[in-house]
Amino acid sequence: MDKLTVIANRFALEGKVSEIKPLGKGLINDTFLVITDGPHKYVLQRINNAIFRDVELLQHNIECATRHIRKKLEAAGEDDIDRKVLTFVPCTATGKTFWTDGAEYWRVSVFIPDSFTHEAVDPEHSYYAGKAFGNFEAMLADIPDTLGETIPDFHNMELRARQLKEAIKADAAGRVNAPDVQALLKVLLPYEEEMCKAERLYREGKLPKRICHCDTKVNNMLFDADGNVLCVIDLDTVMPSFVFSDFGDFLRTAANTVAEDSPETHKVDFRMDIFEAFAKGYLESAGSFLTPVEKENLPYAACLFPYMQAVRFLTDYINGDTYYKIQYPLHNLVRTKNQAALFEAARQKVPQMRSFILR
Ligand code: GN1
Ligand code: MG
Repeated sequence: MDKLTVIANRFALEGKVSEIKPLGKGLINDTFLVITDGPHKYVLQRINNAIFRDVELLQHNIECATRHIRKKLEAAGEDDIDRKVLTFVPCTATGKTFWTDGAEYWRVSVFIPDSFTHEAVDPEHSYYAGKAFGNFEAMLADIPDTLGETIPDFHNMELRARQLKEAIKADAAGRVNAPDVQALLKVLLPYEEEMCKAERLYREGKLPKRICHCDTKVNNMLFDADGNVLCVIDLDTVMPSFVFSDFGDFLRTAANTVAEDSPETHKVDFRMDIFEAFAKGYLESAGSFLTPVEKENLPYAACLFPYMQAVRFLTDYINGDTYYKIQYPLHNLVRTKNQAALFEAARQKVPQMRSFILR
């Protein structure tokens, strides 16, 4: 039996494993589809515990969040609940929703059949995505459990800016003086203070933290064959954060005219049709609990996330590509250029975004 099958068999699966193959495009964990002769297929994931250092906490958050969402769906009388929230399978020996040999950490969830992820969406689907993410936050707003930060200060822009400066100082891979890197630093550094606005508002007591998804890339959403949103996946970063996280990160991936790693940076633009559709859906489902400060800063969130992602990709490039999976040596540099271009495009459109939100 190969290694993956041995690991899958440590979980309480129904049926016998017949095949295991790679799944998805995540940059952090390794994900596989497990095919069995039983009623379900499963998703097997090796959790990147260099990044998620506290796997107990990680799975605690995920179990609490999925349990709470399931309850809400039941209370609302929804049908097909197993397709609208993820189900994690316990390890047979420990009863926990992960298995570890002390070095590697693995988990299994039930694969939702006839579901699809998309790398791009049209305005109609953005509207549904907005509703879904707003609804996700609304459902978790009264969760009784305490969730921890699975990556402390994950979307803290002050921390991300500091990490970039530390990377520059250490210059571990000898890349800081490359002309491309210098050019990007010239574009990014002047906006640091402006982009750290959320942390200032938080310190002043004007901005709350709520339970957010914190990785609302387009491809972290499951759609059915008719294009309806089934549920939100990739729950590793469900934790207390600013709502800007969910609003901004979706648009970062969905409103970009090209993929986040496309080298055709001249084609990067921020799509207002996607923004408007997503904002409409989001405000419809999250509008009831958002404060005026949160609402008025949604255009800032749309700029913050390309900016933060550019800073994170560049930091990783300078560090010698230790965080994100790369497919070729300049991948993180290309990603940075792309996100910096998206940041500039979004900034141009802030006045339009503001007037749309006001309407
Ligand atoms: C990572 O795991 P994945 O690929 O969905 C990253 C996000 C970044 C994203 C950029 C834990 O998400 O924060 O926005 O890559 N997740 C983590 O594509 O760092
Ligand atoms: Mg993902």
